[in-house]
Amino acid sequence: MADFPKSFLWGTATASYQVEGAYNEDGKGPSIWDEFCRVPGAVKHGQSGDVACDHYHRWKEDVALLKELGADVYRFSLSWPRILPDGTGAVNQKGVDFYKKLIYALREADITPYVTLYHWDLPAALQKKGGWTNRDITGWFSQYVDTVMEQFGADVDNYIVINEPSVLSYVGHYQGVHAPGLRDKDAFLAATHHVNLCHGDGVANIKAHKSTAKVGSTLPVFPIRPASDDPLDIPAAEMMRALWIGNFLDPMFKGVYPDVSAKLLAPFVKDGDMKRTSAPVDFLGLNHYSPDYARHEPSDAFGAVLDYAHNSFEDTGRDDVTDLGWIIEPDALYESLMDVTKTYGRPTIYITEGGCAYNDGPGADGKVHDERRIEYYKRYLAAAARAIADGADLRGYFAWSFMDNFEWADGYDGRFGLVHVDFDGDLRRTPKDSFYWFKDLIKSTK
Ligand code: BGP
Repeated sequence: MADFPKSFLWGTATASYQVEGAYNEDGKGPSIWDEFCRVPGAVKHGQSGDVACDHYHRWKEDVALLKELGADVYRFSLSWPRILPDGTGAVNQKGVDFYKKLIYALREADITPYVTLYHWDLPAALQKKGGWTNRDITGWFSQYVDTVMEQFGADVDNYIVINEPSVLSYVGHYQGVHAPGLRDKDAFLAATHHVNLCHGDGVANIKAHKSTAKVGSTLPVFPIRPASDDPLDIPAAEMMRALWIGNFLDPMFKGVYPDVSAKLLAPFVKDGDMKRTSAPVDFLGLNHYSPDYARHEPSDAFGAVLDYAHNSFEDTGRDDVTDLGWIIEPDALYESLMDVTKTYGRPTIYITEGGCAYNDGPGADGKVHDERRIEYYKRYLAAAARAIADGADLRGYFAWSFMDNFEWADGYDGRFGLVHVDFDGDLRRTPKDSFYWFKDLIKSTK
């Protein structure tokens, strides 16, 4: 892996609801995920993040492991309802203190925190007022950003405002597969525009508090291809690319919506909005897993559906997919990096998530031999290095994930970690072979 510059940042990522647990401790308010997990059938095996990795109590041990890994950076998210239990108003000091301890411990270990402000766990109190579908969310979110900057601004230099806005809008408000579980075209479109406003306002607000902060948001970027050679699948794929990618990247970098979707969003857009969505960012966080395929579907409100979102290859016996059925295709990462580079004026990029679900557990020797994950990273990092050589301004890579955790609607079925967590037992952490491989890789690039 000699192809990465010395300045390249290496790290791992997690998100609050997926690892913390302690869902109702120390004054934390409920989030939409706390509620969604209680809806029968919403999450596989009826699982939830109530306990998850219990990172809320085991953070010291986790930071020690991150230190052992030799990571430069660590990306984690703040739980809005842990900090503001009602979404706005009174600050929960115990929640703030948890993150302060974590941030100090990371800095002490020479690990730079990359803090995500919103990774999907909206305070349930705000959902009752319409959540992302209510334009008032821009005001609620700005109070939250103010609180974060007042509490953590002095100690944190790097911020990711929103994680995967397309997933919270499309999967949460249109497919109904994620919280809040809505299946409503207008709710989805409203959420799309409001999350773009919160992103842009968030960038400007963080900068107003701290001009030296580096700020961006994280989007999933992957090719969306026509599912077949039916000519109708071509516009279907184009529409799906707009709904998932263009609807967020175009407002962020160009201050417009894509041609194919602009009319759909127009009812939600007011004068001055697109200037707000395009507040200049310092970087784009790019999450990448798999290519997807779209097909024409006359009964769908947009005339298009994802033909097989990555999980549908589960149990098909294909060997080019992970244990969650997500396609392995390193060239798709290269393609995504080059596409963003060409279309949006060569922004600085961090890969803020990349990884694979393989469910290997400890063997007779107590070790986790996850050769397939090592192979996966070798191939994807080679694709990333190729993109750098071809002009992408890629500055860092965060492996998803530091440890096995709650994979949303898939429950604990998908293990993405470099560290194994014993969910059936005492939540013991066991670094996998890939952890040691990643550690050597980091060391070799210094
Ligand atoms: C992240 C989640 C991960 C994983 C990923 C999937 O932000 O926290 O756990 O679910 O998104 O991304 P995508 O839906 O783009 O494949």
